[in-house]
Amino acid sequence: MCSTCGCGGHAALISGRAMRREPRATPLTYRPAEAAPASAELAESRVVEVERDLLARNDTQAAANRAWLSARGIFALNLVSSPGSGKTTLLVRSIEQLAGRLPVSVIEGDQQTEFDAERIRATGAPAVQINTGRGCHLDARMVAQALERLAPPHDSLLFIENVGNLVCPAAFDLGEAHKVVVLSVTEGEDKPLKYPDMFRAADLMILNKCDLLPYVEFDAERAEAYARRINPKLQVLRLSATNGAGMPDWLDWLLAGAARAHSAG
Ligand SMILES: Nc1nc2c(ncn2[C@@H]2O[C@H](COP(=O)(O)OP(=O)(O)OP(=O)(O)O)[C@@H](O)[C@H]2O)c(=O)[nH]1
Ligand SMILES: [Mg+2]
Repeated sequence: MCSTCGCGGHAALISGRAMRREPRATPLTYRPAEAAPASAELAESRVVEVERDLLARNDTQAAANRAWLSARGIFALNLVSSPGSGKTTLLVRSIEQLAGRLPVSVIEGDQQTEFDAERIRATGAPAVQINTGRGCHLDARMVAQALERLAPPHDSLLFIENVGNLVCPAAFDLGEAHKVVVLSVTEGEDKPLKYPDMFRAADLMILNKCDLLPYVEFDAERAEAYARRINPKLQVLRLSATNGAGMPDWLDWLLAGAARAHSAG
């Protein structure tokens, strides 16, 4: 977890209109009780203690989220990546292709703007936007509050699009069934080795923007090998969210996970 970017002590804004046609709800703001003074002023041992405490509290809330989701048969995925890898594009296309087969709801995380939630709502799916301000990741309490507002139906699919950041979101369990890391071919195949925590924490890697492979210097085999060096159990799917190549395998993976969540719920 990052101890220098101030990611533990900030206010978040959950600006949630779940549905496009609903009137704008009053934004919900809160300031985490664990907001720490500037880390530079703390002795190193105190910083470690605060971080451990913060993560322990997050884990407790994440366990409550997971129990809540599981009791309702909801299959929840936490999509993580660097900014611009194509998470929202992939979600929009997935929602369109799952129409009539599986209800989908979305929690969107960004530092600012409601752009991504608006893109999701344009498909007809409900979405709640969390703006983290200076924060660089979602935490379990933000997700719990967004879930109250979103009220996803039983036996549905929940996408949580995390803040674009390949570092801090790796440390925060949100109560999801799986973290899905999206790596796009414009980012360089070395990212799994440079940012190993995220690839270790994920169960599935989507290699996105494969339509651009003929035009960029990116060795997809090497990217997969690097990712599996970090996490030998990592599943990998190659796709293009814009031209749809590889989407059927991703949709099958989603439907199989949703069926498992349904039977367990
Ligand atoms: N060529 C190509 N472009 C893509 C693909 N997927 C997304 N893009 C483009 O990549 C850009 C960023 O896509 P987004 O879906 O906004 O990415 P994101 O990961 O949600 O971005 P943040 O939420 O800001 O982190 C857009 O211009 C998309 O059109 C793809 O498969 N191929
Ligand atoms: Mg996005």
